[in-house]
Amino acid sequence: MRTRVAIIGSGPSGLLLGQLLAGIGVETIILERSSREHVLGRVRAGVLEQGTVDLLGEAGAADRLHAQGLPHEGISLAFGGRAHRIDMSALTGGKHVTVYGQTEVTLDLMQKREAAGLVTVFETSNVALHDFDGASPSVSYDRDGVTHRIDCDFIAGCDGYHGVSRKSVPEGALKTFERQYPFGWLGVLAEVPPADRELVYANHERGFALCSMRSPQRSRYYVQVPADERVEAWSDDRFWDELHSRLPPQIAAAVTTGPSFEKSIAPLRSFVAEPMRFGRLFLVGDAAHIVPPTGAKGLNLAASDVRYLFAGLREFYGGKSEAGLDAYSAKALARVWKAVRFSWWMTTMLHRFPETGEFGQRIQEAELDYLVHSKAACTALAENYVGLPY
Ligand code: RFL
Ligand code: PHB
Repeated sequence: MRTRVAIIGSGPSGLLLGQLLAGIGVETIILERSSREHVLGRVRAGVLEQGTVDLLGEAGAADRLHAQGLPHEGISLAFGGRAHRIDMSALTGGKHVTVYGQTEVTLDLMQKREAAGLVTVFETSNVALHDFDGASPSVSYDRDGVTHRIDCDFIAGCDGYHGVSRKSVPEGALKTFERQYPFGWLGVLAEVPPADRELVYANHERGFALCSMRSPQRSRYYVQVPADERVEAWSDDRFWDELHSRLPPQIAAAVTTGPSFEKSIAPLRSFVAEPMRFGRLFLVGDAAHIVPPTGAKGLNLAASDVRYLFAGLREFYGGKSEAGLDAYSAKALARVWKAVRFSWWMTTMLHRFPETGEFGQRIQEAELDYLVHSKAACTALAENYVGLPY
């Protein structure tokens, strides 16, 4: 088989890149390790920057997003028994974010791809990347006991943190930066109306909590738990009690409880691999970087990588030049590091760190108190949250 761009991974970055390239007539094949159902069943991000929404529109996959996505013009920070709203829109000249589940983004992109008759091979194993340091790269994989090979012009490694693409880069060619946090997020989805009309990020001495949503009828809540916590230790009752105890009384009183239909724990880490290009292999999204979810940046960074890579490939296939491809890694990393910094800062300010004790808690409260009363500090938060310019 032959294609222009072999894409590893059918998460949001692989699907979005595939859809944008289809729009300019560049053929792709996507190889995915999991089944279609598994990919669509993963519950993850919920907050889209305007630039991400625009790019999904450019890919022709934003009709349902425009109809069902919830525009949010502010968030609240809760601490010391009170919630403080930050009017992000007023502070950024009218910008907002859109609340729309990653599961829905993935479904919209997958349906577009299928309607166009484009190839995605699910349930592949032993995906291997070959000769990407030369002009004729290829990818091999196994399916149903048969080994297949795809020759291509380029390989896009969109296969997430645990994928094969980054691991295929020769040792020594890659510099990695990593920070593990001593906690994770226990997340719950429930068919109940949200506690507030916007998101509430809460700092509490018992630990961080977040009130989010997927729709006016569906809530997404998170609480900070120790890194080694087991999800089986958390009944719904225990979860709702803990959430209540970490929220200001007014917000806690507005939480509607109900049976959860999804419950999982995600570890928190910051990770960056540099550079993001090796010859004809490009790393995209979580394959190259991970941020803790506190800044709501992971999916948005994946989309901004896709934006830069797509621009480079469009220039290349338009017969113009390789300048955009040559600039990909530096451009993407400049934006990545700003989001890594923002996500680390939000995480540090809002979570309970076992080692910093009561001193750390007081410092956080002082920072939060300064933040919510300083227009300059609120503006800095708002600019980063709604998304920095490309
Ligand atoms: P994905 O989504 O991990 O997709 C990678 C795909 O590659 C496949 N794969 C392979 N395929 C073939 N061969 C192999 N060897 C393969 N290895 C892996 C996988 O099966 C998978 O289908 O990466 P992508 O596309 O780069 O997308 C990144 C986003 O998923 C991620 O950054 C966000 O979910 C992060 N995130 C958030 N981001 C936001 O922008 N806003 C948020 O509000 C937000 N909240 C979150 C989050 C992530 C969370 N978790 C669970 C980590 C909340 C949580 C709880
Ligand atoms: C979510 O709704 O899943 C969500 C929202 C905001 C975050 C992280 C996750 O910062």
